[in-house]
Amino acid sequence: MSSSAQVAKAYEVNFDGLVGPTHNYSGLSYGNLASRRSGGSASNPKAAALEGLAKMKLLADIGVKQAVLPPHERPDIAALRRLGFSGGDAEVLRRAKQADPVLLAACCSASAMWAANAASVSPSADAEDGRVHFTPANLVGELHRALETPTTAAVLKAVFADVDHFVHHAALPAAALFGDEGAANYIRLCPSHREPGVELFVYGRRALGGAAPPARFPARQTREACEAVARLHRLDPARTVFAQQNPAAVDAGVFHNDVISLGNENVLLYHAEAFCDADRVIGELSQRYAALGRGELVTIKVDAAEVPLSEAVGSYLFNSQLVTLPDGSMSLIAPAQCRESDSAQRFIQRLLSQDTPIRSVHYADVRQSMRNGGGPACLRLRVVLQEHELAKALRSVLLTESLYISLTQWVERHYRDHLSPDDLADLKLLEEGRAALDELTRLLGLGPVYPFQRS
Ligand code: SUG
Repeated sequence: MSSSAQVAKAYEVNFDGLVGPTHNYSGLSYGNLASRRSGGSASNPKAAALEGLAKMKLLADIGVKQAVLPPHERPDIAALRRLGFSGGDAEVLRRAKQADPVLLAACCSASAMWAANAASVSPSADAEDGRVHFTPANLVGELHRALETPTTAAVLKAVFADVDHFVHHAALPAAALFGDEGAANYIRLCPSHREPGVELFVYGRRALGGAAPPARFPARQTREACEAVARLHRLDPARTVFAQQNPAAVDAGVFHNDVISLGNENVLLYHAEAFCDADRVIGELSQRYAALGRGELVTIKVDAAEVPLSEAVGSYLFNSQLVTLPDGSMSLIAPAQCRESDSAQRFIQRLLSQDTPIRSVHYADVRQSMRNGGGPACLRLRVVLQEHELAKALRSVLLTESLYISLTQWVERHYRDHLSPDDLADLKLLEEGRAALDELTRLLGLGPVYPFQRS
């Protein structure tokens, strides 16, 4: 056994976004095929939240550290007021619905549940100053997502309050040049979570110059944003790689890189059509990884002949979570839809029969989220923490058996099981949401993170 056995441990803690009471299908995300397809249909917020909690429980049960991020206050009345809708809350909702139902829907989205987009996070082992760095994503590509940034920043500061260990940067300027979608476009490769690693930043376009962007759908993340985050997080350029997403993949519905590649510790799994100049990207990653002096990077390539791009997008195979279990092996947490896809099934069977660290698969049923283009990996933000850093974080957001039970009961008490686009302007929905979130901040020990709690 290596000398690392004596060294303090580090954990990858998965912070899942709890689905909010306004979870709905408004078809808001252009380039996200599932979101557009589901637009206008009724949702079931209660089922969605329970599915998310069941996934968190699954991860906790197999020995992965699991934590909870709260939903945001929606409808975002303050945003509607900023857009010129005035009067009391009921009046604001009524006027917005009348003038522009799409705007109202954007201000009602529960999209903060896709915590992979909440922020970029670099562990202390990678940062020059030995602290954990957080940059909330500005999500400027879509209004409903851009509204998330202030609450995300407040929540992260509440959970990681200790300034000696945690650094919170402001979100990048809210301009197209710095379009930033957080950790969904980021993969960290390392011999073990405790050790320094190589950070891969994937962007869809270079705003100033660069190769051709996608033709059909927007590329939400820019190279300029990736570079700014790498600078802010004080990463070592020798251990940082930037790669452009293949524009054809974006045009096929791959709006974030985590829909087409994933990694954990020393394993990178990617679709052959994920990156521009994929051989160069993989070569550079392998070389930089090897320079860590702790073995070779394991790369697993999936060709289009094995899993066509359309099937990768349809099944969300690459939006699986890849996690390290307490015995050191890895497990793939795949969306339940992969069970129904022949090519995804064949690939998973090949993967399990090969000599790689991946030894098991679990299927997570997050159907309600999937209908909006959010699979298991979208729902969580990974935060790698050394043992002493974990001790400094807010422990009350960690999922224990009793917190799981309390949250399940809380959802049962407060959530509707049917929500149609017409319900979004209902003042009662706003009031139910505030009552629920007020109680939630007490359950999670978070303090007043919402605007309605501070006014
Ligand atoms: O930003 N869907 C989200 C899905 C985010 C998935 N995240 C990752 N791949 N990491 C998005 O497109 C749909 C909302 C609606 O249509 O109602 C939405 O925002």
